[in-house]
Amino acid sequence: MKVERIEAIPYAIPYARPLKFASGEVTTADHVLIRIHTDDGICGVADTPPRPYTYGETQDSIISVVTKVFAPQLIGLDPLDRAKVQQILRRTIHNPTAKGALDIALWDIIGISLGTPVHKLLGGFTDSMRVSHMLGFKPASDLLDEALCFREKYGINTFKLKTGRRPLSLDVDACIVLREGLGKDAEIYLDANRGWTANEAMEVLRRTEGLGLSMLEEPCDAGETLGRRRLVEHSSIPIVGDESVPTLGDVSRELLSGGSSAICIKTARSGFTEAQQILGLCEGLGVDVTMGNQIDTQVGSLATVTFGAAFEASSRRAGELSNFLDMTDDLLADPLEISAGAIRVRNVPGVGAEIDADKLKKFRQN
Ligand code: MUC
Ligand code: MG
Repeated sequence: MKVERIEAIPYAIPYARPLKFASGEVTTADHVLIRIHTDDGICGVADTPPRPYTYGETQDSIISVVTKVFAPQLIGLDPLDRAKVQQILRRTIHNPTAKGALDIALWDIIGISLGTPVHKLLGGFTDSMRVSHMLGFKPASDLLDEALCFREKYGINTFKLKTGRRPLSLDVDACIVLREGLGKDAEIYLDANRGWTANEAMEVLRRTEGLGLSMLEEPCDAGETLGRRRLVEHSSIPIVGDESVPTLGDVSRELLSGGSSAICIKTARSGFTEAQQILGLCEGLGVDVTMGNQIDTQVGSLATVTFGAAFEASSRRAGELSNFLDMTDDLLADPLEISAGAIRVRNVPGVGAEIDADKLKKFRQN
C-alpha cells in the first residue's frame, strides 16, 4: 500500500455562537480538510484548525505546507512505515496542525486497511470519554446559564472557564458565580491562554482559593520561565501547559524547567503518534494529562475521542469535546452525539469520520 495523492481542501462553516478567549476569537471554522488517498483505493481523513494566534498557521499556510512541502515527501510511502513518516514531518519545524492531520489521516488509512477501529489499534482501553464543556468570555450570569443548559441537555458536569481578563475580578467573580450555581460536585477549571502575568495568576489563585477549582491552564506565557516555576511551586492545583507544549520536546522542556505540572494533549496538533509519545512521557513522570480542544469540528473531536478513549491515562479526566455544538453545521455524515455527558468512539474500521459529500460541496472554498 502506498500514498498516491494528498488533498488539502479549505472550507468555512460559520459559528452560531462565536467563542472568545484571551488570545483570540473564533467566528467561522475556516479549516482545511486533509484527505490522503492510497494506490489501493483507501482514503484517510482528518481536519486542521488554523490558529494563527496560537501556532502562526493560517488556512493558506496549511494548504501550502501540506501540498508543497509534505505531499512530495509522503507520496510513495507505505502508511504503515510510521517512523519514516514521523522523520519527514519533524524535519520541517512548526506547522503543528498540518502535521497532526497528516498523521491522523495516515492512521485512518491503517485502520481501514486492517479492518480495525483506530481506538483499538492505539490501545483499546475504553469506548467513550466523559465530556468537558469550554465556556468562552461572557458575563458571569450568561456563563452560568450556558453551563446549566449543557448539564441539563447533555449531562455534562465538567466545565473549563476561559479566563485571562482584566480586571481580574471579572474572572474571579465568574468562578464564584459558577461554583455557587453549579454546586460542589461540578468540576471547574480555568484556561487563561497567556492572558495574565505570573503574578496576576498567583493573585487569582489566592482569590479563588476554597472554590475547589481543579486546574489552571496556560496562566501566562511559558517564556516567563521563573514566574511559571514560582506558580507551579506555590499552586495547590496543577498548572497545565497547553499551547506551550505542542511537541514531545516542548513537553519535556516545560516539565523539566518546572513551568507546568500537567499537560494538555491535543490530537489536532500532535496527531496520534506524537500524542502517544507525550502520553507515555507524562505517565512515566507521574504527570496528569487532559485531552484538549483546538476548537475542533466533529471530525476533529472524533479524532480526540478516538485517541483519548484508547488509554487509561488519557480517559481518566473529561475531554474537551463539545465545541462543535457552537457551529451552524459540520462535515461529518453521521453526527457525534453527547449523551449522559459522554461521547462514544466509532466501532468501524479507521477513525470513522465519514464525510458528507453534499456538505463538503456546500462549504468548500475552492
Ligand atoms: C484552548 O484550550 O486553549 C483556544 C485557542 C486555541 O488555540 O485552542 C483553544 C482552546
Ligand atoms: Mg488551552
